[in-house]
Amino acid sequence: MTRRKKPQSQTKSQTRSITLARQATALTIAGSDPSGGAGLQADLKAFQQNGVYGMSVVTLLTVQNTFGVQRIEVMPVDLVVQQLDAVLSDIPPRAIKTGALGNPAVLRAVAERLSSAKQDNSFQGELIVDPVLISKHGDRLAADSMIAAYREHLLPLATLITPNRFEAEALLGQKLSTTESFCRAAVELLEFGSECVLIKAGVVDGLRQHFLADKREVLSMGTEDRPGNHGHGAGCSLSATIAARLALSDQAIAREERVLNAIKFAMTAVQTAVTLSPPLGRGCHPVEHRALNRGEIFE
Ligand code: PXL
Repeated sequence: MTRRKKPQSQTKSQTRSITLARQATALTIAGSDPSGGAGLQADLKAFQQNGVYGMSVVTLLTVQNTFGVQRIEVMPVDLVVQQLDAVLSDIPPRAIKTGALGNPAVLRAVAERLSSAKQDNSFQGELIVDPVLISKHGDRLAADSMIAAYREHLLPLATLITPNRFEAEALLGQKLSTTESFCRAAVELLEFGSECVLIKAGVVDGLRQHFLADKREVLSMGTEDRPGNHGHGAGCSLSATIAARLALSDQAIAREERVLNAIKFAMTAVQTAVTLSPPLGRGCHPVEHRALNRGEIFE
């Protein structure tokens, strides 16, 4: 006969964390990467890996693999809005992330729907906007007309925006190079109306750097650079992991603190995921999404 261990009674805090996790839902409004490294596929993996129920509204299809993007087809605006309505009217997300939106008409429609969902309280969670314009390798993922559309319609609704170096330059209309210029840029980007800005700057002054600005301060956060042909999907995975951690976060804690904790967790998780990039594909290897729960908790 095998002896079973007597189940331990749950403590109050265990009960609380289980309750929070069961309600933890996140939605990505993004484009598809059929090779599974970036886009909504990366986002859903990041949500799942962090124990968050993931949902996705598809905005566009790319044809791509680890060598790059070959074709982009944007969904009709009404199809995007219908998907969004179907989700928002049924399963309220605790966090929403936007990725590639394709064109200004889709962006405006998404912004309008999110704005009204905020007003009628059908969406009370956090909005993370990854203002996808240009990949970190310099591939164009949207036309120039998207720059003004982001500034006008979507950035003002966001808790956090996460541009990469090229996107920060495009949104501000200026070249960035030094640590000081990125710190200033992060503060200037706040003027478009989001509560926080995180610039994924890549290597600046010899260190892989992220710059975070909120109403209180600017922080530069450096991690060791890991050169090599890997890291496909790192940007999408970062903002999706932040969304997942915000979906899990306790609303009793101040928002700035929750955002900072989510960012620190996601940065360490993505660094691990890049280090462990599996040798898949003959181009830029994807990050190891299965490590996206391996962030550090600083709470
Ligand atoms: O990293 C930005 C990005 C977003 N969405 C899709 C992508 C990429 C980069 O390749 O393919 C679908």
